Amino acid sequence: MTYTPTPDDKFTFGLWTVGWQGRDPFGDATRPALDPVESVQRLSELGAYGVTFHDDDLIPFGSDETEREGHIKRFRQALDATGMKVPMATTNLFTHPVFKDGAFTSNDRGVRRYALRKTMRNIDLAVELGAETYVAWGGREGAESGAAKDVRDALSRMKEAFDFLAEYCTEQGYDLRFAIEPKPNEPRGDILLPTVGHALAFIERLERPELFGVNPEVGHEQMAGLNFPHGIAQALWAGKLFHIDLNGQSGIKYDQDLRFGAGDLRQAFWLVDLLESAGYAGPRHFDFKPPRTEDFDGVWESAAGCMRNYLILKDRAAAFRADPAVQQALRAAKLDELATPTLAAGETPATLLADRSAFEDYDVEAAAKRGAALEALDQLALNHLLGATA
Ligand SMILES: [Mn+2]
Repeated sequence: MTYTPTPDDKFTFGLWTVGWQGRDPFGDATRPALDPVESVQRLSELGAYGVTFHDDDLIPFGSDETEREGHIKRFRQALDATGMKVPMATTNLFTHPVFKDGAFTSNDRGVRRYALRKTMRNIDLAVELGAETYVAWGGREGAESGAAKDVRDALSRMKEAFDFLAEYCTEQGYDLRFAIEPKPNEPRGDILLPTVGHALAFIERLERPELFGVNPEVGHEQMAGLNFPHGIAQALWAGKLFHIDLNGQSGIKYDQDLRFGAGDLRQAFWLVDLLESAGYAGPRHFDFKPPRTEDFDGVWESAAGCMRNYLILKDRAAAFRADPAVQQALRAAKLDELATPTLAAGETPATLLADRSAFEDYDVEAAAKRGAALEALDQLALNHLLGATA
């Protein structure tokens, strides 16, 4: 196995990932700005399928109309020359100081109206460039103190914004779906829609829920101490995994955005196993930050590592599933039984009450004594993950 990516693997990168200059709350930039055209070329050479962008990644904030057209033209030429795609785009509603108290949920109504206009403008560009998914990460939608945000009003304004944007896309005939990206905190003390579960519940309150799904990020769920593959499984179960942000995170701490595979490797293994076995067809999108210790050689090394690690884990997960010892262990652990409905076809409360084997004659002590055989199964997984199956 060479683990060399090709566009068929559908690996995509945000322009802001390799383009991150390494500025953090304690230190200045450690790398110069990267031309989006160079990012497209280098990522294409590394085997990526496409790139994604925030409006401001491509067109510096405050550009006039002529400058804007120039940036778009150069970017489009790079896409045409490399065959790179733009499956997703998003709006920067967090960098400019105007968004310090939020965008769609800012207490200031003028800021909310401006945020809608900024988003509509970039939706037009996203569709022009072929995007099918529009991600919404509300990084500034939140608060640091209790009275600062009436959360119920803020959720009403959030719903208003999404309902309006869905209406706009429908009216324009755009074939675009929205993917809401949850995050528990950072940059705000507490962010609205903090987890996949919160976002899924919110979506059902929207006027056109079918146009909305989630864009979960590995590190964001893990910052909340949650099991990322479980969150992804629930999103898949609900038909709502519209997009995904892959990266690495080591436990509950600041948003690390490590390259995919660096961080919680076991969760990364189960995540790839899930995405591949569930037939997830969307892009494998990396939203990571090459550490600020790196120069550009390190940046491209880091980007290549994201894709290589995904392919290694895909190979290991496939070998795990194909191993006869694993299949036997899965049966011993009754995974096939979990896939069988609890009730027989046509069964009613009356027939279950009449079934003495289900209760009166059920040997509850014997069932309690039986081991679940899960440790043997997990060790087989670890053997495959570590490449130690001999
Ligand atoms: Mn992150």
